[in-house]
Amino acid sequence: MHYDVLVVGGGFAGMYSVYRLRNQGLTVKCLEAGSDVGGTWYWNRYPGARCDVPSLEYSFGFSEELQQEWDWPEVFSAQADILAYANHVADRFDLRRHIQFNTRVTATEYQEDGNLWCLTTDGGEKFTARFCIMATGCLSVPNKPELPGAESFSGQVLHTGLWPKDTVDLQGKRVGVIGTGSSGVQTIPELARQAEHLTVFQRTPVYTVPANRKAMRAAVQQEFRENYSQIREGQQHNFGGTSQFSPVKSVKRKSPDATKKIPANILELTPDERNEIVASRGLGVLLSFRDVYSDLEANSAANAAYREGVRKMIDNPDVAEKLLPKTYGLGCKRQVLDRDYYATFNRTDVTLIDLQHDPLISITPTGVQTEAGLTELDVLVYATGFDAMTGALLRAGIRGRAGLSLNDKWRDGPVAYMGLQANGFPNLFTVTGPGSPSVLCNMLVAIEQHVNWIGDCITYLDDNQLTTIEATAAAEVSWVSHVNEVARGTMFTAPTCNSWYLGANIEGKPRIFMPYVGGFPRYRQYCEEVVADGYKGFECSA
Ligand code: NA7
Repeated sequence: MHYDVLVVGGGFAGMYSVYRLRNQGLTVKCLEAGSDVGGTWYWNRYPGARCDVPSLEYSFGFSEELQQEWDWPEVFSAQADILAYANHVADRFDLRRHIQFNTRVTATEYQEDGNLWCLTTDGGEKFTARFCIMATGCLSVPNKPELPGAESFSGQVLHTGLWPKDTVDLQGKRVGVIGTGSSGVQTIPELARQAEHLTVFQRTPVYTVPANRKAMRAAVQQEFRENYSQIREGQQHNFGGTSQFSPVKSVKRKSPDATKKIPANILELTPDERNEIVASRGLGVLLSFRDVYSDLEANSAANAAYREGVRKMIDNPDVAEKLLPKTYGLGCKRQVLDRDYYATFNRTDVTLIDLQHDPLISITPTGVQTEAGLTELDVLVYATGFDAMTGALLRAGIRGRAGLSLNDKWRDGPVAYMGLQANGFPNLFTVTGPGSPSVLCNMLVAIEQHVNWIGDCITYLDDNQLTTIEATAAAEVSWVSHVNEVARGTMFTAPTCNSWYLGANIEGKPRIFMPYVGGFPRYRQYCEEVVADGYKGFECSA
């Protein structure tokens, strides 16, 4: 079956690719491994899963009707509400007829002869197209560490990133969870409410601050709707792709204490003052100081105030000490937001095992054996994250010119131009690929910008009777060095920092900072300049 464009992945990036390219008159086929749309929000159904970007902004801006008609029940939506939105988008724009579900792409090969991409699926089907768009997501390949004896466990095994569609009944069960990143922190309070007993196996303590848990007020939603053009424009000029729009008509007045000014920099406060501010305003206040992310002394002052704040929230001082992050600072990893995380450790039916002091020896048929003893479990939950940014691309069997494998090309880390294309792989695009702002930006904004760029690029080629576009080797090398240069000296790349942004969560993965940290507006401007300069850094040919 032949198309103009093949799209791999039916999450938000794939859905918008289908919509945009179909509307410009191209034939499009999308192949999706899951049984329905939604990507991240389809797979991550674990109790407590929620987005950390406000929904009125974490939503598509391409259709005025869509943004006017959709009701969000909460300011920061839960997974089920975002998945319902994805389904609505698919129905409203009749996208499903272009998507083949339950289909995993196993080979993505460039045929130099016909200048075509040929995709093979796990069902043995073959599809060809002039262009191929990898809309495979940044956090779509779950990481399940190989723990000794893992296969022997006789209870139920779950992964937060592959949570079953059917309700998982945890009542009366002894549940263990490995991992305390965003997924672990979100699900631990929920699992504790459901299980008979929860044991948390923590390798590295986390910095987490309370999430905004407001229900959506009709007046606020209405004010957003009235100002969407300004909001969408604001996103284009904001570092992280959110407009920072604050409703003026419908906000309640804040209490005088909440509006009392705090200094811009944490170093303007004494240690006692820092602790007092955290006690009165909560841990989240630490994120509002300007110097915390740019100055190591300020960062360590904030880290100390954070730890002091946590100590006050935990009844048992031994448990508190285990929960305190000490080996890295705020801003190294993606900021985690929680609902009742620390309070959960005050429950009598929750146990924390600190794997740094009580190492995991093995998984046994009945539970988890650590140095100190066996924890018997009925259910073991892996909240162990993802092979981020490159994981899905490296599992799609991508081969370009002369059979060059992407896996070989990226053996020492991803090398791509603008996170959009790699030399040796003509007419193959990546949406929010490594080297673009991607996960450091509101993903929906990053996705729309990339897909629009790709759509415009195909129009340019077709209008100019060009058949091929390929990033040059020189352009991608210089882009990668720019991406590294911008990341140097930030908290993200501090020597003590081990994050999935750096690939440090996967054994053997090259340690390279993968997203572009220069901000969405600067990145978008580069993309626009490249086009204005006749696709500078790309070679276009007939
Ligand atoms: P993360 O943030 O990568 O967290 C994974 C957690 O799992 C983290 O606490 C890890 O500890 C832990 N982990 C991983 N492997 C092991 C082993 N072998 N033993 C014990 N503990 C382990 O993934 P999330 O799913 O929580 O979040 C990913 C992103 O998704 C998030 O940032 C949001 O953007 C959405 P470690 O820190 O490596 O010691």
